[in-house]
Amino acid sequence: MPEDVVKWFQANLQYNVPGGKLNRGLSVVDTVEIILRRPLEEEEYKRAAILGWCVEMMQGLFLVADDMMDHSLTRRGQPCWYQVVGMVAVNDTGCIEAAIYFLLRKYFRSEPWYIDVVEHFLETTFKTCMGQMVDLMTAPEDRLDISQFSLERHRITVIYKTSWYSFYLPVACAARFCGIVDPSTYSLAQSILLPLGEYFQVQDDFLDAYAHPDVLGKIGTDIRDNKNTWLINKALEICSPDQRALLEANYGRKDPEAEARVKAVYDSLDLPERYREYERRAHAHIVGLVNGIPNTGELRPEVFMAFLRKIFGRTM
Ligand code: DMA
Ligand code: MG
Ligand code: MG
Ligand code: MG
Repeated sequence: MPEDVVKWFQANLQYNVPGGKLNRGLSVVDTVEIILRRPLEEEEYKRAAILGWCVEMMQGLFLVADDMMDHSLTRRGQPCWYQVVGMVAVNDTGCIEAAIYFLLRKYFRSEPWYIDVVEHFLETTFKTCMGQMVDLMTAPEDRLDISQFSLERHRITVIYKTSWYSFYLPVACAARFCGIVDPSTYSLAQSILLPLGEYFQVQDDFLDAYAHPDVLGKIGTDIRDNKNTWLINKALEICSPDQRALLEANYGRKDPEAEARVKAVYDSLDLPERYREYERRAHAHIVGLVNGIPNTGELRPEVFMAFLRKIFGRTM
C-alpha cells in the first residue's frame, strides 16, 4: 500500500480506538486473572491485552458508525471521526473491523480456541447491528409518534446494541483464553451479563440528557433523534395529559428549544430521582443474580462483581 494510505489507516486506528474508559478491553485481562486466580506473567498479559484491544476495536468501529447515524458532534472529548473526515468514515469502520481479524489471526491462529473466538466476534457483530437496526427503526425521523415507544422494545434494543458486545464478548473472550469449553458456563455468563448491560445502557440514556458534555465527552442527541430511551418511557408512564401533549409536540424535533422543553418536563417529573431509584433496584437485582451462582464454578461471582463495580453509580 502507498505510504499515505498506510498513514490514513494508522490515523483511523489512533483516533478511534484509544481514548475511552477502556472498560471492555480491561475486563478481558481482569477476567482472565480472576479465572486463573493469579496475576498474569508478562507474555500472558500481553496476549490477553491484545484480545482486549480487539474488543476495543469492535467498540471503536461501532462508535464511528453510531455517531454518523445519530448525527453526533463529539465523542470522547473530540469531534466525531465523520465530522473530521466525512463519508470516508464508512470505509474506515470496515478497516477497523478488518484489523480485529488480522490481529486475532496473527496472534492466536494456532490456539485450539481460535475459531471459537473468531465466531464470538462475528456473532457479536451480527447482534450489535441488529440492535442498532431496532434502535434506528424505533426512531424514524419523518414520522414522530411517541406512542410507539415501550420498555419492552427498549429492552430488546439495548440487549442487542450494547449488552452483547460490551459485557458478554469480553467475558467470552477471557473464558476461551483460559480454555473453558463447557457451553453451560457461557449460558451462565449470558444470564448475568445481558441484564448488566441493560442497566449500563439505561445509565447511558440517563447521562445523554443529564451529564455535562465536558464530563461525558459527548453531546447528547437522544431527544432530537427521537430515540426510545429509558427516560422517555419513564416520562410517558407517569406524566399528566398536559405533559404528554408537551412531549408529543417537542420530542424528536431538531430544535434546541424543543429539546429544552422536553428536558423541562423530565425535570418536573423528577426523573433524576427516579433514575437513582432504578439504579438502586438494578444494582440489587444484579447482586441477587450473582449471589445465586456457585463459588465453585468456572466463573466465580467475582467475575461479575468486578464488572458491576466498574459501572455502578457512573457519571461518565
Ligand atoms: C450505542 O448506543 C450503541 C452502539 C452499538 C455504539 P448510543 O447511540 O446510545 O451510544 P452513545 O450514547 O455513546 O452515542
Ligand atoms: Mg449514539
Ligand atoms: Mg445510537
Ligand atoms: Mg446513548
